[in-house]
Amino acid sequence: MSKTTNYTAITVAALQSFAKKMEKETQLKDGCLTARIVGEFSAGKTRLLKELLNEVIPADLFPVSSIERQTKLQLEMTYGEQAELTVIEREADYSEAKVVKKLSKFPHREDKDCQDYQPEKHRLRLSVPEPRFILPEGDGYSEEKVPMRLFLIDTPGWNSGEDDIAESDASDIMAGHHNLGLVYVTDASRLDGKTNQQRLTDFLEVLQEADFLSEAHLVFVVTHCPPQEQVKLRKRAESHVLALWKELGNEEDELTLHVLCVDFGQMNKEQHQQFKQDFWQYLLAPLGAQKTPLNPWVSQIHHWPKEWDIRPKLSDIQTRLHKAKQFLERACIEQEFVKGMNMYRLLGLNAAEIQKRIKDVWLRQIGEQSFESISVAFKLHISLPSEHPLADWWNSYLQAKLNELLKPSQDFLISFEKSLVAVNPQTEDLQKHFTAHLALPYKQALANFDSSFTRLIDTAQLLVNETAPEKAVATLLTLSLLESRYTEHYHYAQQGIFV
Ligand SMILES: Nc1nc2c(ncn2[C@@H]2O[C@H](COP(=O)(O)OP(=O)(O)OP(=O)(O)O)[C@@H](O)[C@H]2O)c(=O)[nH]1
Ligand SMILES: [Mg+2]
Repeated sequence: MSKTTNYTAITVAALQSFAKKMEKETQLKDGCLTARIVGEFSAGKTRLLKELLNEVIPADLFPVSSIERQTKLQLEMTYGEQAELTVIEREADYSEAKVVKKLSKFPHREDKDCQDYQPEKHRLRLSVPEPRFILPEGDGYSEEKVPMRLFLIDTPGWNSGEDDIAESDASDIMAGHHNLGLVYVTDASRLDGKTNQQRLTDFLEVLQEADFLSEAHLVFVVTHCPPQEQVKLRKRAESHVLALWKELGNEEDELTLHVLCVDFGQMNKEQHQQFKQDFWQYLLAPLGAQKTPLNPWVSQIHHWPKEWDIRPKLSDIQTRLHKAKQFLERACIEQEFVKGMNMYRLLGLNAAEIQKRIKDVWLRQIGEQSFESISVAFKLHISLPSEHPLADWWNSYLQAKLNELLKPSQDFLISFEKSLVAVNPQTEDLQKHFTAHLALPYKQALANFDSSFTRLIDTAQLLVNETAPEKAVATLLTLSLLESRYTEHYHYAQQGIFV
C-alpha cells in the first residue's frame, strides 16, 4: 500500500492552532459597566433573563423559575465563547473576579455547597455566547477603549425572608458602581401595592444617586400583564414612576424611562421576538450608535492589518500556477519536446553547440529567457507573517500542497537539463532521445495540475469579492478540510482501500 501525507490530521491540527491563537487574542476584559435587574421576590427577574437568553443558555446552567424564592446570590450574565457557570469571589463591580468553582448545574439555594457562599462576597457568573454582552469600545469608565464585557445582573428579590442580602440596605445591591441602566421588574398585580410603592420609592432614591453612563436610565418591566391590559398598564406604570420620581424632587427629563408590559406565559413566537428586540434596544440605548457588537473572532478578523488579507495572495497563487502550467504545456508540442528539431538540422555542430541550439529553441518555444526563470515559476513560495493566526495552516497545508503540486514540474526541468547534456553528434534520433527520458516525468508533472487542490485555488477566487472577510476565512478553512479528506480518500480508494 503506498502511503500519502495525512493532510486531514495536518489540517485539523492547523485549525486547532488557528483557534488557539484567535482565542488568545480575544481574551476580553471585564468592564465595570452593569445593568442590575431588581424587584420584589417572584416578580419575574430571573424569568426575564431566561426569556432574553433562552437560545444561548443550556437548561442545566440556569435557575428554575418557580414561585418559591429562588435567587440568593447575584447572578452575573456576561459574554463567553461557550456557556459556563462559575462561582466567583467579587465584592464590587470594579473588583477583579476570582473563580472559586466551576459548576455543571445551577445550585439550588438549599444546596449545602451554596450555604458556603456569602452574598456580599460571592456571585454566580454565567457566561454565554451572546455578543450583546460585548462593549466594542470599552465600558466608558476606564480609559481603555478595548472591547470589554458588559454585565446584566440578576439580584435576589426583596422580602425574601431569610436572606441577609435581601434584607440589608437595598442600595447595596440595587445599583451598580457604574450603570448602563437599571431594570426594575414588578408583577402587574403588585404595581399599586403599598409595599411595592415603598420599595419603588426606595429604588428611585437609589437611582437618582447612582452613576450612569449618561443620565439616569430605567427599563421598567411589568410582568404577568394580560395582553388586553398592556396598553393601559403601560401608561399607568409610566405616570406612576414619573410621579414618584418628581416627588423625590427630580425633573421628568432627568430620567430616561422605558416601560415594557408582558405576560411571559402568553407570548407567541413573534411577540417573544418583539419583546427581546425592544428590551435590548431600550437597555443598550445609552451606548448610542456603537457598532453592532460582533462575535470577538469576527471583530478580530475585521481588525487584521490589510497585508494580512490572504485573498490577494490566493489570487497571486492562481496567476502563478497558471503561468507554471503554461510553461509546462509549451514544453512539449504535438508530442515533441523540442518542436521541429532533428539531428539533420544540427549537422556539423559539436556537442556543446548542439546543446546550446536545442536549449535556445526550447526556451523560445516556452517563451522564457533562461532555465532559472522557469525554475522560479516551479518553486512557488508565498509567505505569511509568523504572527498571523493562519500561519500554521498556511505553512502546513497551503504551502505544503503547493510544494507537492510543483515538485514533479521541478523534477521534469531537472530531467530536461540532464537529457539535454546527454545529446551529442552521435545521438541518432533527437525526438526519441527526449521522449525516452522525459515522457514519464512530463506526464506526472502535468497530471498534478489536475487535482482537487488546484480546484480549491480556483474556487477560492470567488472569495475575493466576499465583503465579509471572516466568511472568506471560514469558507477557505472548510474547503481545505474537505480537500484534505477527499485527497486521502481518493488515494486509498485507487488502491481498493476505503478509509
Ligand atoms: N405566567 C407568567 N408567569 C411569570 C411571569 N413572570 C414570571 N413568571 C413566573 O413567576 C415565577 C417567579 O419568577 P422568577 O423569575 O423566579 O422571579 P424572581 O423575580 O427572579 O424571584 P426571586 O429570585 O425570588 O427574587 C416563576 O414561576 C415564573 O415562571 C409572567 O409574565 N407570566
Ligand atoms: Mg430570581
